[in-house]
Parts: sequence; structure tokens; C-alpha cells
Amino acid sequence: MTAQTVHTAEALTFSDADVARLRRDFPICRVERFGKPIVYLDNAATSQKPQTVIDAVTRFYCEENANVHRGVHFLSEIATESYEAARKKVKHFINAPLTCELVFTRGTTEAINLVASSYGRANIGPGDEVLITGMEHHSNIVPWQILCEQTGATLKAVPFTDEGELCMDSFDELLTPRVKLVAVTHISNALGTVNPVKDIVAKAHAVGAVVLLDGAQSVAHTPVDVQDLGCDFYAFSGHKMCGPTGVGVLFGRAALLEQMPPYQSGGDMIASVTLEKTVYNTLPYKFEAGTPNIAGVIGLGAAVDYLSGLGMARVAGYEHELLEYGTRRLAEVEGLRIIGTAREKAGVLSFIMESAHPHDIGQILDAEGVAVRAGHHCAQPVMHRFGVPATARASLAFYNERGEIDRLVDALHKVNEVFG
Ligand code: C6P
Repeated sequence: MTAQTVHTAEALTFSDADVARLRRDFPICRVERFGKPIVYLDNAATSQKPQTVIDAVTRFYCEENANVHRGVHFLSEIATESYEAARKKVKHFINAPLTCELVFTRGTTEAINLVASSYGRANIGPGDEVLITGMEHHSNIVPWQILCEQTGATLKAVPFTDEGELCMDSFDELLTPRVKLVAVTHISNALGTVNPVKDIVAKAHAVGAVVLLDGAQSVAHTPVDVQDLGCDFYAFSGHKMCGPTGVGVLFGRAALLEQMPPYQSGGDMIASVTLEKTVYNTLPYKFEAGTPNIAGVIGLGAAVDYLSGLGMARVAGYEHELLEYGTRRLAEVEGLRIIGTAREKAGVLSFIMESAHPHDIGQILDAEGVAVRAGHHCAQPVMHRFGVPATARASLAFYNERGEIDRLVDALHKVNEVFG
């Protein structure tokens, strides 16, 4: 019998009915203001949490609470198992080669600081350069500024175009053998630009530089495969991917993590201590000093289960459709200009209006039950580049509906009525 290939290609998006169904997983979608559900479009700041994540955290405190890696008793063993199971889930989620390459941190910010302090101080010195871009979040600027001040290295930044795309010619010029580390955001929180990070990694490796990718805005919006990207470090936060606050991840290649000194010191990061000398623990525990955010890590594991269940390719496909719809609808609003129009974009709609300051826009929208962020989005160099003090930003997630974009647009017309 001849084998037949059956193609059951599933559409890489969600239907309206799918979204309506999965919104029921998020208790906050039932919260109302002025008799209507709140339109939450501040997902780049933090995502909402499904019931399964909330339950995982509650269950831990109700049924498993104990410290990890320390006790010989039942609860401690269960807690340790759940904590380490979450690490394995994260490994599969981003396709890391080894479980020991995942270090739990407080978030993206701490993960980047860990690399700057530990890898940076051990490997970067006078005459060396660190290369970032002009569209980084402050968390991927300031740690490198401090490192350069402390070591005598120089910080350089790749500029970007009016559309918000990196000037890759400038990147090529700036990428000399003096560059020892390249740190780039995968997706810009202020512009939505998806950067060509695979290309950046390949080029950086060709001159011998290591690469850190800031994945804060990526992991919840697009499939991430660190082996495919080829990066050396990948940093992200649990709270932006349906997980709890106060927990994040640093992926680092084992060969690099092995030779890096500890970032913080204390309990759990040691193999043995005498008053004269300490032998450090194995990976990843060498970088997890003190009692970790156990409940947060377990909640993050549940978030990974939830996102994996949805399928990240479908999440990305649906959010892309929503972005296109939002971009089209915002164009109807008089005097509105979108900041960040890169060809490769994720679900971020940053904008300014002729009639009103972004903070006023934010206030009017809030009065209409629509939550956006207004400000510099911790990316002041981006604001300077566009000569604006701030933008209003609507940032999307897979649980947002087209009807919510419509409510945003109605509220923006109201801004023009009030201030126009
Ligand atoms: N951006 C935003 O509203 P933490 O705070 O450590 O979880 O994430 C920091 C961070 C790092 N990189 C990027 C690209 C980010 O977007 C963020 C957080 C939020 O855009 C809060 S400022």
C-alpha cells in the first residue's frame, strides 16, 4: 500500500470564537469599568494571567509550600520537583540545549545585569567595545553604561531609520573586532520593530563577539528558538508572558556560564564553604543565590504550559492580524501619527496626536475604560530620536479582540473632540 501524506495544516491564527473562548481563561477579562469590560491594551508593560497560572501559585502555597534544594522532608521534595519541572518547561519552550542553561532571575532587568556584571567584568576591558542599538529599553542600556564606566570599555549604539528599522549598514561598520559583546532587543517595546536578530548574531559571532538578546517583548508573542537564533544569552520576564511578576529567565550557553564568576553570593550557590574558601555550586545554581521566587517559578511553568497549549505560531499569526487591523483603524483618526512603522513589526502601536499630549490621551482613554501606556516607555533614546517627549502606546496580546481596537478608536475620536 502506498503511504499517503495527509496535510492537516491548521490556520496559524485564532478565530473570533477561539478568542472569545480563551478570554474566559482570564478572570480579569470579566472586570468592568463604567458597566463595560476594561479594554486592556497595556500588554507590553505586563500581561494578564490565566486562571491556571493563578491556580498554580495558589496550589503551591496551599499544598506544597517549603523551601527548595534544602529540606529532606516531603514538602521540600515536592516544592523542589515543581520548581525544577518549571525549568524543564522553559527549556522546551525556547528550545535551549540544556536545562542547566536556564537561570531563574527576577526578570529581564536582572538577567541583563547578571550578564553585564559577571560576564562583562570578567571579559571586557579598556579598548573593548559593547555594541547596543538606539532602540533599547533602559534595562539594556544602563547596565552596559555602568560596565563601560567601570572597565574603560566604550559603548556604541546602532542608529535606526524613521520607520524604526535598524540601519544594518551602520551595524556592519560599527561591528569591528574591538566589539566584545552585542546586546540587542529582539522586539522593541516602544516601536514594535522585530529586529533581524539571527543575522545580527551570525555577524557578531564572525568577529568573535558574544550576543545577548533582550527577549522581554518576544517570548509571549512569537516562537523563540535560542538554538536557531544562535545567541549566547537570552533574557526575558515571566510577567510579560502570562506568568507572575518577580520572576524571569536568563538563558546562557553552558560554556560561557561555566567560566563566569557568580553574580550574587550566599545560600544555594555553593558546593562547600569553609571560612577560608568557597567552592561554587554547579549550573544553574551558581547563579541562584538565596531562596528563589519559588511560587513565581512554578507560576511561570504554568504560563509556559498555557502558551504552549495555544501554540506560539498561532499567537504570532493572530496578533499580526490584529496589528494590521489596528494600524488600519488608527489611520482613520485625524492628526494621529504612528511612531514605528517597520516592515517587521509585533503588536505595538505607539502614536502621537496633534490635538493632545500622550498623557492627556492616556487620561481620556482611561475615562473610556481603555488602558494604554503613555510616556517614554523606559526608552528615552527612542523618544529623542523622534523628537517627542512621549508617545501613547497600545500593545496587543492574543486575548485582545477587534472590538477592543474599535473601542480604542472611538475613544481616540473623543480625544479629538475634547482637545481638537
Ligand atoms: N518594558 C514596557 O512597558 P522587566 O521590568 O525586567 O520585567 O523588563 C524590562 C524590559 C526590558 N526590555 C524590554 C524590551 C522591555 O520592554 C522591558 C519592560 C515594559 O515596555 C516596562 S518599562
